[in-house]
Amino acid sequence: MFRNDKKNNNNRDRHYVTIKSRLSEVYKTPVGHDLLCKIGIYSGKGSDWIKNPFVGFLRLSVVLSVLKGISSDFLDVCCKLLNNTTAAAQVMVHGMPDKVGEISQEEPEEWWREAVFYQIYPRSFYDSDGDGLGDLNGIIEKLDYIESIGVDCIWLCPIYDSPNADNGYDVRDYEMIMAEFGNMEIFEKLLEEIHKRKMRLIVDLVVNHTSDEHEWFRKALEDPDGEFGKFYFLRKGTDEKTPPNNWESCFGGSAWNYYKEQGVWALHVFSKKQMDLNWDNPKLRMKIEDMINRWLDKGVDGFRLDAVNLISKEDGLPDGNVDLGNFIGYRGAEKYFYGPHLHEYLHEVCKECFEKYNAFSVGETPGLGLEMSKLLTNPLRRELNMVFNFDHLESDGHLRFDTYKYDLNWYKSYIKDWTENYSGSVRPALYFENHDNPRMVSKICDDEHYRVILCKLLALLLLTERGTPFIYQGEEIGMVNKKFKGMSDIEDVESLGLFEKKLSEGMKAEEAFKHILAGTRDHARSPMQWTKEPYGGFTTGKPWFIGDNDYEVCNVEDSQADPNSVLNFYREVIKLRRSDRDLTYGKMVIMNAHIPNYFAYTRGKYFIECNLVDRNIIRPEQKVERKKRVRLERILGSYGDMNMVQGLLRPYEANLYRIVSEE
Ligand code: TEU
Repeated sequence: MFRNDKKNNNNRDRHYVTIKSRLSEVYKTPVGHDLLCKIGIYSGKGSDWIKNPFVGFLRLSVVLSVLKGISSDFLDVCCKLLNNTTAAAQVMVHGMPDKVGEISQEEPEEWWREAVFYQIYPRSFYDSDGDGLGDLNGIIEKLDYIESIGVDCIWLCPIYDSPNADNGYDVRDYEMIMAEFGNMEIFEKLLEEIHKRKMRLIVDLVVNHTSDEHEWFRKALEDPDGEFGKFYFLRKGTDEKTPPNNWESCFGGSAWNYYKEQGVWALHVFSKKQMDLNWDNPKLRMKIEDMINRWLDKGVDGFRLDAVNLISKEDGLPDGNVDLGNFIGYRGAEKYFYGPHLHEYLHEVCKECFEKYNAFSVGETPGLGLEMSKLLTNPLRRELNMVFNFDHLESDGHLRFDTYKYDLNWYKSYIKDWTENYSGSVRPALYFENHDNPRMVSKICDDEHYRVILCKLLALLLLTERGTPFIYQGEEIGMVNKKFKGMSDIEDVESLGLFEKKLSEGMKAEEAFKHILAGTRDHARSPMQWTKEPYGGFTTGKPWFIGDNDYEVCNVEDSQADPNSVLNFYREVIKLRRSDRDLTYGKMVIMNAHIPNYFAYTRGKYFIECNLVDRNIIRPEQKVERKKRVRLERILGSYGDMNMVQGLLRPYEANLYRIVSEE
């Protein structure tokens, strides 16, 4: 009702939100749309709640009167955010004020639309020299394996020199390789070997912040009023006990660190060793752009831009809203998660760097929704090629650290929204896993009996839905969450910070550990399981981080040999995907969407159907099956055997059929 209303869409630029606005009007602004969807998701009402005409008719002021504990200040903050960001988005439409979103033409053919990506977390991939840490030579040794999966492009998590407060996401030197991983010569060899195999390489670009050990930050501290002081957010504050504002780090505690000797506070949205860069400073932007271009000169094919939607902070760094902070877990995010100059800065980097080299860019954009994604990736706006959206990672009403069972029906509704409302505008970066999330299969069902079948179901979705798939190391062999026994097994800075926070809020240690166990990023960061040998053959030494003994039942070596393994299923589906463009560019049409626990769609001449739950469901007959001269020919499925049970889909059964005409 709202989204397809062309007239209203065109009026967006004249649209200002006040406390008297109706929710339906708020929903018409890109940020309003995404925020209302998120409120629906987190409160367990689903993203469609706002489409109810009665809800849409409510005024913001009425919402205020019914929501206990929400101050009027909170709604003022929301209105301001909506108006600022809507205006900011429109300023940067580069002379095309009406084209804020839709692009109606067919998707152009570009390598990254066709590619399957494979993400490597180098620290945990393969250790070639026995020091217990993965390294670049280790990746080179395993390139034939990666190529054998059938992937086209590798995304390498940070490999830059770093003190490793956040495993490389705290960069000390953008142009040096972390000594534990190798050196520039080995990096160049890796790149050459990847290109030799006709694959591509994108690297992580962490430019929202640097390490506090970066030369720029050290110089900034030496002379806070000098050139480098302006590269960061350094502030005097009132005194050494009172930070300049009330923002909190998403890893726990204040977002400000005090430097006694210099008498200044420095801003860090992440850990206190990750100092936020001041993108409002054109000199800083130029330095970053030059650095990016040097990597492009080296021949990398593009970048994954870390937390890139956080780079523009609101002028004056005003206090964050307390209610909102309580809602999302830390204060201040609304002042920078979609900041006033985000579009402008991304456009500049695109023009100065990516476009010059025809390089690919995918932004990691925590907190953003589909309308904002549409603005960031519309080719006419020349900002980013794709973004990683986060809305599917937890099902309705849950957060990552909750103990709960993920409902795949939620995922279905997310893909449905994307397919039906955004297929003409945003190309999804499809993923279930990365280094920041527990393993998806474990979130859905931890019954070992269904492990392989469920992993195959996820593989089929990932590789046949409309979008560009990203596989995370280990996902292709069906790795699951680790059986951590206590906090002494945990490594991750985020989990350690959160544990402390929970204790300080009065939670018992046992209870706090439960939270950590549900959501810790360490589940995905344990060493890759290559063989049955000790530590899964990851290292001949002692690994930097020990997961558990799962490698005895799940490893690359056994998976290669087993024709029914998850790995061989990935290979099979990717092979099919590569052989037929329908699975890349074909229209995706969802069928029988109203039937719960059942997810089915066509992609050109292919039909895919899945049972989303751990019990049998009735298989609805498809229209094509009633036509005389057309039949469905099953090509592959999550159950190795081809013995389908008539009229039923077994637990997590997922099949791909070719629609065959017999004329
Ligand atoms: O993550 C950004 C981010 O906001 C989250 O996904 C983050 O992992 C976490 O969930 C916050 O609660 C990126 C990287 O992917 C992550 O590994 C880094 O720790 C972070 O940026 C800082 O560089």
